[in-house]
This record gives sequence, structure tokens and C-alpha cells, in this order.
Amino acid sequence: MNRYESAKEIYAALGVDTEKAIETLKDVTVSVHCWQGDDVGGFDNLESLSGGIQATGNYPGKARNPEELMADIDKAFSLIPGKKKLNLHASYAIFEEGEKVGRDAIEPKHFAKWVEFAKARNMGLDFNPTFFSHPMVKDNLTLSSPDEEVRTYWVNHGKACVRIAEYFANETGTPCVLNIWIPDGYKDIPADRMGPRARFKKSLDEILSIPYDKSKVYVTLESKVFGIGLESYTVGSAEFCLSYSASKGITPLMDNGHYHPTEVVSDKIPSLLLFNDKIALHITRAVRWDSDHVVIFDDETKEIAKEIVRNDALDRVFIATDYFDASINRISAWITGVRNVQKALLFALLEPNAKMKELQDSNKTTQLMVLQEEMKTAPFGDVWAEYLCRAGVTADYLTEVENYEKEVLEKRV
Ligand code: RNT
Ligand code: ZN
Repeated sequence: MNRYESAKEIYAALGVDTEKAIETLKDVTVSVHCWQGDDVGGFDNLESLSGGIQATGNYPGKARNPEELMADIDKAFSLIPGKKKLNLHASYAIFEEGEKVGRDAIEPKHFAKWVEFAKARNMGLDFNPTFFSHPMVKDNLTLSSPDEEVRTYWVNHGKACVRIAEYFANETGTPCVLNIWIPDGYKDIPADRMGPRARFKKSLDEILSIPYDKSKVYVTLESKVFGIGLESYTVGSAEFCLSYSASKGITPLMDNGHYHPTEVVSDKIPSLLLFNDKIALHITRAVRWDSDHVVIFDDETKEIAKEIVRNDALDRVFIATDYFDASINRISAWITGVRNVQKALLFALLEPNAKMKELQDSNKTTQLMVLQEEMKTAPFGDVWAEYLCRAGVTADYLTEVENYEKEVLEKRV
């Protein structure tokens, strides 16, 4: 008997159907962030990364232009199983030679090459306005700025992005998630906490006032607790973003690096699912701060996946990745992180969820603990290997990545 057949029997004895789990995972889409490929650099200007976020490391071979980034995405995607979408930032606009366009004036045509790329690969696109790494970010403020010129500039950027998101949806035939995150905040204790939030609210109202098809563009709003250099106050706090989303019928987005260190997003998922048709996630790994380390197969990633799966919410959660490690091979980082999100989902799909709920509800906590521990050593790896094999991707991606590094990345000097 091969290892998968044996694993299938072991899981069956625990009341779990491995075939069903594999089939379910095949249909789950993960929106993969483009910005792992170039340390959140983008192509629209030469500004360095700002906004309280940081990519650290200087591993050679970073993508320097759209062609290189697209080639790297192709390489990474060829080694990631399952359905994928590509998640772009506005800063990845592709201009003609010598063309200069402000972020307040970008148009669908500046993303035509990305649309062509996505269409040829039969995948959808998600989008993000880029409210950072730009000279019009003044005093670390964008949509909450007291300077009307600055605020209006970024409102116009937001509106331009809504139009581009709708273009993505129309062209690819797949709805586009448009995620709004602003870095706005203060390093030190503010004198006015409400004013910036009132301006942020007004700006969002203005952006969302333009007509767009809500069945094609899902606007999400991402909260945050603090950024580097913006430690004392963040305009787009959790309470602000949840309340704003609820009041406007848009979708809240939780990034698991954006909370206090002992808070976990897994616990927030069921609460939000009770009050929202859809929710969105940025899956990342925070090490001591919102460090955006590569996602690994750790407890919280598993717990997040469990909350999606056991609440039957795979079609209600927009799952996206958001991490950027510049200290290791970037292609490997992409593959490792996205595969780990998928692994966590498969792990959750291989739990006897109904049985566990029953044990909880009948207060059989001893039995529940024993079963939970038992599941940790079930032959998960054999089912994962089978999944990879059926998806036609190799388990050993490192060799492929190392070859690509030698043949392509090392020549980028
Ligand atoms: C920053 C947010 C945001 C960014 C990306 C690049 O803390 O997590 O989502 O990481 O938009
Ligand atoms: Zn994020």
C-alpha cells in the first residue's frame, strides 16, 4: 500500500474523508501578493519604501522591472499548487518610456500589461491603492491629512483605483478585491485623535461615492495598530475600520500582523463572520512586531484556517498573503508562504470538525483534548504530498528555485 492509501485509511478511521479534503482545497483561491518579488518597490517612482513598513535584507536577484517581476511570478506560480489570483499595488503601474503620471491620474491603460498577463494565465487580479512611498505623503498623512491639497490628491488616487479595479474585473471576468490601507499616524502622542479619523471617514466617503459595480469590485478596509515611526497613534484603527465597513456595507480586512502581540486573528474570524457576508484576510507572520516574515506552518496559521473551514466559510473569506522577506531567495519565500497557507487549509479540512464540536457541546473536554492532540500526529504529510502530486507540482521546489537562481537571478547585476 502506498503512503497516501495508508493515510487515507488512518483518517477514515478518525471519520475524515481525505478525498473530499483534497477536492475542496483544489477550488480555494489564494490571492498572492506581487510585492514579495521586489521588496514592495513598485515601478512608478524611485522613492524608497515608507509608511511604517519595512522589508529587510539584501538578497541578490531582486526583480527590477515588470518583465523580471512577471518572470519571477511565473516561476513561483509554477511551483504553487491550486488556484491563484495576483494581487497588485497601484505602484506597479507600467508607464511608457518617459511617461510621467501622478497617482491621482492613473488609468486602466497603465495596467493593460498586467491584464494581458493575468488573462493569458486564466487568473483574476486584486488591487490596492498605494498610499505610501510617494512625495505627496506629507508628514506621514494621506487621506487623513489636514492639508486639503494632500487629502484631495489621495482621494483622487482612491477613485482612480476603483476604476482600475472595475476594469480588472471586467477584463478577467473575476471580481476584484480592492483593499484600502493607509499608513497615516503619529510617532508621538497626538493632541487630536478624532480630527484625523473624521477626515479619513470623509475621504473614504468621497472615494466610494463614485459609481462602481458592487458585484465586481469588493472594497475592503484594512486596519492597523501601529507602524514603525508611527507608534503612538494610527488613524485606521481596528475600531475605526470595522465600524466604517459595517456602516458602508464594505468588507473588513484583518492582517494578522496588525494587532497587539497576544491578540489573535483566528479568534476574531467567527465574530466577523456573524456580522459580515464576506471578510478578507492578509495572512502574514509577525515576529515581535508587524515584521511580515514568510508564512510558516505554525499554530496561528493553522488556527486561522480552522476558523475558515469549520465555519464553512471558504466562499466568504477573501484569502490573501502579505509578507516580504528580502533576506532569502524571494521566489522561495513566495512559494513557502503560499504553500503554507494551503497546507493550513488542508490540515483544517482533515479534522473531524463535526465530532469535535459535538465533544465541546457535550462538555467532553477530556475526550476533546485527546482527539485534538491525536490529530496533530495524523499522517498529514502524506495527504499533502498526494495533493501536490495531483496538482502536478513538485514537492522539492528548492532544487527548481536554486536552478532559477543560477540561471536567471544571478545574472541580474
Ligand atoms: C501594511 C499593510 C499593507 C501592506 C501592503 C503592501 O502594514 O499590511 O497591507 O503590507 O499593502
Ligand atoms: Zn496587510
